Amino acid sequence: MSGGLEEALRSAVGAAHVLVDADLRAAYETDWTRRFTGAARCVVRPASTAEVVAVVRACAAAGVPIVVQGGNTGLVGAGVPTGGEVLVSLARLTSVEPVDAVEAQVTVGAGVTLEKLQAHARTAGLDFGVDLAARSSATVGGMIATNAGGIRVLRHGSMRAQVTGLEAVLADGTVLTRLDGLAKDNTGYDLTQLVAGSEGTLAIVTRARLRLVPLLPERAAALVAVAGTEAALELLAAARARLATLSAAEIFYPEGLELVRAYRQLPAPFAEPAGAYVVLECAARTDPTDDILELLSDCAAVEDATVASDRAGLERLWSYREAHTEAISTAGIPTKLDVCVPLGELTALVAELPATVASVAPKARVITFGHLNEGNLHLNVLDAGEHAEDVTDAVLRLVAAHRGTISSEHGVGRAKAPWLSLSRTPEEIAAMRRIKAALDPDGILNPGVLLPA
Ligand code: 2HG
Ligand code: ZN
Repeated sequence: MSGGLEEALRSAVGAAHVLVDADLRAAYETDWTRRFTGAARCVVRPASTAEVVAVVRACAAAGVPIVVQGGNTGLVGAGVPTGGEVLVSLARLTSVEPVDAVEAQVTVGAGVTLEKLQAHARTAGLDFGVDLAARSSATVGGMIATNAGGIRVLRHGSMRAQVTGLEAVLADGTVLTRLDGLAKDNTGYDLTQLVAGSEGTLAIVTRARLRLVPLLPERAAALVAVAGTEAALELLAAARARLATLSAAEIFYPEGLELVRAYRQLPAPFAEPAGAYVVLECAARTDPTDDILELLSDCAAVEDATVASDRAGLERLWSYREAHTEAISTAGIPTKLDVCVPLGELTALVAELPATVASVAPKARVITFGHLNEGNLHLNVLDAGEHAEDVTDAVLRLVAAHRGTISSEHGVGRAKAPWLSLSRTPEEIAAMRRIKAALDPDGILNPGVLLPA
């Protein structure tokens, strides 16, 4: 590392928070999936917005690119280096302000984990609208950068919908601050929403003003066995029409169930195997169990079902769905594809997947699960071997042919950047490049992420 830059970084954040040794850097350099890895020039851990500014200015002056990292739970390789970048970890930006109960909003630092944010909101009788399985590590900044989704999008929308304002540092060290959280504010370009979902390519999020939602302490969930995707959609339609308190509708298939059962040593949920499994959850101020039971008894698509409303039962029931990512990761290093198609295309997509994958990687197996309500499937391909890229190409083309998107909620990152043109027109990509060039003319923020090189 060049002495000048190292010295500037040390004076910016303190010597203890510039990690140069390979063994200290290692935990930051490989992503959660183990697919993406690279050596950083160093890891820098600022503890305030002023320190982030000093780090960005030092890197800009030295012409050294930056990779931004939150909880390192990203799944598209956007938060790990490719080689030679300064990795800026935001994990120490953990400020938490008191909840504003009248506005139902709170301001927190980018490094606050989702779990901490949820606990903080709940002490004020409120809740946070986004929830996902990586809640103990995923951070607010990373979730905003990727516009994370998760299991409650059905009720509250994705991360973008929760963000009322941001503080963010541009590539030249300029700080944009909009943290008043005004409910209505039509004063020009919405820079907050431009930065949200930009995957660290336009600015580094340091703090966020977030909307909170009512705390709904009574929950009831059903794990439902159905014949297949078409029947799952029939159940979804009935749930959407009848359950005003519906808060989640998820799907998985027998292959995923088997992996999860082996990984967590769980019993078979039903006496007979099914073609697909749906998790429905309702949340309300009063116990919604009866609403779910009534729906289940009336809907012809239901082959079997188990319902839970106590804490232990809910946890056990949800583990069949939520343990998928970890169970798959234990079985190998998956090629992760996170796609979304119109619900009318879902059955055909699921049916066509095996042959599409087999045509390029005969030994590969696809584990499919995801957020049924949005038509957002997580296609995890194991044992693709040297054909991983061919599988990605074939599946993303299939998704595009079904009018879908190549990234639903994980982002484009480095993993999908070469395929961006399957989901965006040349005109859109050119406009995105012009925005990038205006805000980061030297291309120092997350180069290679989102926009193809
Ligand atoms: C989920 O919905 C996450 O559980 C992870 O988005 C999905 O591991 C995956 O592919
Ligand atoms: Zn997901």
